[in-house]
Amino acid sequence: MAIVTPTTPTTATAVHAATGVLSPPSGVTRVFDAVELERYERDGFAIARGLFSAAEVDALRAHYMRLRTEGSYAGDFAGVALPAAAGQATAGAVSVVDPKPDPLVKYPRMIHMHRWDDISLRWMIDPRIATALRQLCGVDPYAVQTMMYFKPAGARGQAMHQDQFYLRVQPGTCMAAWLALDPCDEDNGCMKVVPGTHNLPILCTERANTVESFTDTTVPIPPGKKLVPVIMQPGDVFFFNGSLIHGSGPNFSTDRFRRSLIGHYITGHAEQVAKFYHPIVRMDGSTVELAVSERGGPCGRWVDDDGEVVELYDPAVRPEGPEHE
Ligand SMILES: O=C(O)CCC(=O)C(=O)O
Repeated sequence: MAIVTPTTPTTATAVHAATGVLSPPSGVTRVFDAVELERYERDGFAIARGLFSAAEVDALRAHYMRLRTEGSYAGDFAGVALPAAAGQATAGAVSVVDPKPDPLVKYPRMIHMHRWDDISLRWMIDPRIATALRQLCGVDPYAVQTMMYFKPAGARGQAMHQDQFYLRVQPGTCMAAWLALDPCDEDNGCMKVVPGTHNLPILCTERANTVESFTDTTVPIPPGKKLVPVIMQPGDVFFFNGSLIHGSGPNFSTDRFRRSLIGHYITGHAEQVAKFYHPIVRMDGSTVELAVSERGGPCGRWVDDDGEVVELYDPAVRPEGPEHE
């Protein structure tokens, strides 16, 4: 399969070259009402139900399935190796479980498609997403990343994490827009979040359980906090703060994908973001120069209501400052 190296710079011209997959209504001035905005302040996330139409979702799903079957692309990620006992026979082993092919090998996650695919670029800066983000963070956002998760039946999920661990946006934090392209529930590995954790600093990571997660780092759920599933229908967009602890479990179903298209954004008053996220795109498709953030500060400490440190972790994993997982 050909590796397509992203070389096309993101420009307003490229935006106009995209085909008619998306049809944003003109003059979108509001996505969220006051209740949803309050919920975002309190919990760190908000859901825009049916923000994209069924026809748009069908076209996007078909587009990415076609891209996926046509080739490989720079940045494709099938995940860290499955532990041997969970998925593969090990050479020389006396007794092993039946080898199980990892479904993500056939359907690896795509990244930064907006750098070479007009439809992805156009989706990333869609006016509906721009309006929603402006309502949530109060200023115009900049766009820095796209990702496409296929998550076929049997695929691993992604251990709990904070996006800001990877993006290192300063000042402020990042935000995500997560579009469901399939019905998402606990059976096929919907998103899960820990409401109210968006005000925490970057927490230090621990090793994840790679039988269940295709990434190998995680953060523990803070004491007293609860993990909640985010049940979504195709066309719904889940917006969340980049410091919110979130992730997803495996796709336990036998025959259902859980496809999602994701954009990552930073607020317009940010001055720097990690190198992996440059070039940075304004919501009109033009690019903007920002500084590159250093690897990041010290790991966060959790404190209880009295200010006592609850737990402190060693920075053990990826000390070099990783790309987003
Ligand atoms: O879609 C998933 O399962 C995880 C996505 C995620 O964690 C992210 O976009 O940061």
